[in-house]
Amino acid sequence: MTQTLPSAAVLGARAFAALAGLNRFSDEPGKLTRLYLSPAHRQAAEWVKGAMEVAGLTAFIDAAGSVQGRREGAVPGAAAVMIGSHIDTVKDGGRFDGNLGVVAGILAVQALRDAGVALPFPVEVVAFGDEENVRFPTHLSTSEALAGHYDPAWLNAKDEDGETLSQALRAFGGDPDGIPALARAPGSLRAYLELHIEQGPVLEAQNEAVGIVTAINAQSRARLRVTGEAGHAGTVPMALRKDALSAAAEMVLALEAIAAAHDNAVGTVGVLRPEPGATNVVPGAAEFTVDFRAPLDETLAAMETEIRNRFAAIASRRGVGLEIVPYARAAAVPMDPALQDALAAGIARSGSNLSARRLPSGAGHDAMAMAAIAPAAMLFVRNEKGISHSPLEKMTEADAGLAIRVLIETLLELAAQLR
Ligand code: HGY
Ligand code: MN
Ligand code: MN
Repeated sequence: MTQTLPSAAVLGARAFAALAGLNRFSDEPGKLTRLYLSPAHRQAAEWVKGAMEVAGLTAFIDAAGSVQGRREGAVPGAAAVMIGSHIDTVKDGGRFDGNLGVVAGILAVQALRDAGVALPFPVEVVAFGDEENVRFPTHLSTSEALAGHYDPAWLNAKDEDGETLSQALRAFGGDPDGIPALARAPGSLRAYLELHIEQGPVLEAQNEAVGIVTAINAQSRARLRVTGEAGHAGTVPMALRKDALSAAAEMVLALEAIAAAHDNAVGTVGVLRPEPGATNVVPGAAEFTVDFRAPLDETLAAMETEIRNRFAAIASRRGVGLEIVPYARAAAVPMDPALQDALAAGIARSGSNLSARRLPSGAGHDAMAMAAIAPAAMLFVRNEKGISHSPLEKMTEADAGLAIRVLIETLLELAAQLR
């Protein structure tokens, strides 16, 4: 007998209680910093595994450090519907980015189990571990592992302390040699769904609680090193300097101008480290990162050419060296139209007076990787002022509950399509 499904209010309360538990695990007291393969990531992964098991999923922590859970369906051998997101965070990040989507998947499975609903397909929930790519110069490595596109070179990538990903993975309890076997067989997934805060202002401005993602913007990242000449801050005449930090600063402003010149494009320098970093020493070197994005691949390519040309001209005029090491490049990824429509049907079935507004994603997500092996779609949830990658990241319990109810109804819609 099918009991009733929990209300959005109950689902929201459960989500916030679960997030309070999950977000106890941080590498920085007083902040939420949970980098890939850190001690806090291990604790969070174990917490998620336990939460999955309580919800009726069979769960394990995989070779790459993600947590995979699965609940079998009524039809043997049917392709699974996967619900995923990530539990790694940026430094001093928000409580909801990634974490909400994992908790939502667990709560959706739990609600259907408790209501006695047997879906005709297995449902999997995955908590990916390396979506932010903050610790190592990788790109969505743990979801790319499932997609079968893991770059073995990532294993030798080093963090700022010089530890390789491979060393950190073994210390975490993972298994670098076991990563290739994580690749999913083509056709083994019927759909990939991800619920995620919007991390932008559109839904709030439109007074919408949820939205359906149409596409995820193209993005590119690189590490750069400018090499000049260190010198005495008091004696080297300005005209004779090869100040690496001043050159890097000019490049930072050049990136800003290039991004501003292209519609809906963005460009960011989030890390800038002068060397040796002493008040009275002209910086002999400077390392920094660039992150730039655009809705269209061709726009990103044009930006990349402009960046290289402008940076080279600055380096030449200032007589400094410049090394650019790209480490992440992702083409724009359209979301599956039929799965977008299933989310719209899930919104309609949820009985709420929500509209199925559609919008692009400026932020990257694991859905970019998973779209290579399954139809992928994302449900965005409003978050206050769109603030994210910040401890000020906020959302309401009510919106979280509405979104999880939509996710449940979308699973029921997919099941109805099979009848
Ligand atoms: O940077 C991003 O777009 C994502 O939040 N990792
Ligand atoms: Mn995220
Ligand atoms: Mn993020």
